[in-house]
Amino acid sequence: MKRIVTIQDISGVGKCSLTVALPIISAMGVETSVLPTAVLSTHTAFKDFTFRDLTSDIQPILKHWKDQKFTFDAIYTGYLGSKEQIDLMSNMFDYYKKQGTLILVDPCMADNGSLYPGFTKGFAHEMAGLCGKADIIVPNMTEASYLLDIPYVENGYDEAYVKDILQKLAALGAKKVAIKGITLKEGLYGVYSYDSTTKEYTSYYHKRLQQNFHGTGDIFASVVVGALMKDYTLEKALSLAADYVVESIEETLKSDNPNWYGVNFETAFPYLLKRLYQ
Ligand code: PXL
Repeated sequence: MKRIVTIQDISGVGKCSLTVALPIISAMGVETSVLPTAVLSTHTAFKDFTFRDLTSDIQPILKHWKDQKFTFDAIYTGYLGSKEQIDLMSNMFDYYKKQGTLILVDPCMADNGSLYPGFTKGFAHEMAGLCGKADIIVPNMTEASYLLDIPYVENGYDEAYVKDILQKLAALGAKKVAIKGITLKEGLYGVYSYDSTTKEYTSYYHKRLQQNFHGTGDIFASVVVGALMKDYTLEKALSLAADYVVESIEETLKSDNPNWYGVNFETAFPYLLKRLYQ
C-alpha cells in the first residue's frame, strides 16, 4: 500500500484540512500519515476560534520519522500557519526529494479575492518559494494571483490569460501546475493544468454551483493526491477531484439542514469509490 503524509492544521469543527484529508485519502486505499501544524477549535471563518500553534513539535516529529527511516510516496502540504512552518517544510522537501517522494503543495491561504485571516503578502511570497520546490501545485485563482503578486481578476479573462498564469507559476519552479475555479465558461468552473516538462496543457469543465463552501479546496487536493497514488494521470486525477467536489456540494444542498461551514463529502463517498474502482 502506498503511504503519504499530509501536513496541515486540525480544525475541530469545520470540515476542512486534516478532518477531510485523512478520511478521504484513507478511503481511497492509501495509508495517510499526518503532521498537524496547529489545532484550532474551528476553521477561521467562525468567530473567536482558538489556535494552538504546533510549530515547535514539527522538528522533533520529523527527526523521529527520520530515525525510524519512514519513507513516504507523497507529501501533501495544505494550510501552514507561519513562515517558520514554510521553512520547516522546505527542509523536509529537500530530505524526502532525494528518496523520490512526490511533493504536492496546496498553497492554502486565500479565496474569493482575499487572504484568509492572519495571512499577509509576505507569507504569500514565502509560499511562492515553497511552491517552487513542488512537483505539483493546486492553487485557486486568488492564490495564483497572490503567489505571483499580481491583481486578482474575478471574471472576464480569456484562455491566454490562464495559460500565462500557469506558465508564470511553473516558472516559480513547480513541475506541474493546476488551477481550479476558472471562470471562462458561463455556468461552469474549469480546472486547467500545465506540465512544464512536456509543455502540455489540459482543461476540464464541471458544473458551477451557486454557493461557495469552505473546505472544498482541501477535498480537491486530497482526491488529487489519492488518485495519483492510484496511478492516475494528473489529468484524470483533476477531473475526479472536481467531480467529487461537485457531488459533495450537491449532497450538502440536498440535505434538510445543510450547514454553512463545510460540505457533505461523507455521503458522497460511494460516488468517489465507484469512480475510483470502475
Ligand atoms: O480550507 C482551508 C482552511 C484550512 N484550515 C483553516 C482554515 C481554512 C479556510 O478558511 O481556516 C484553519
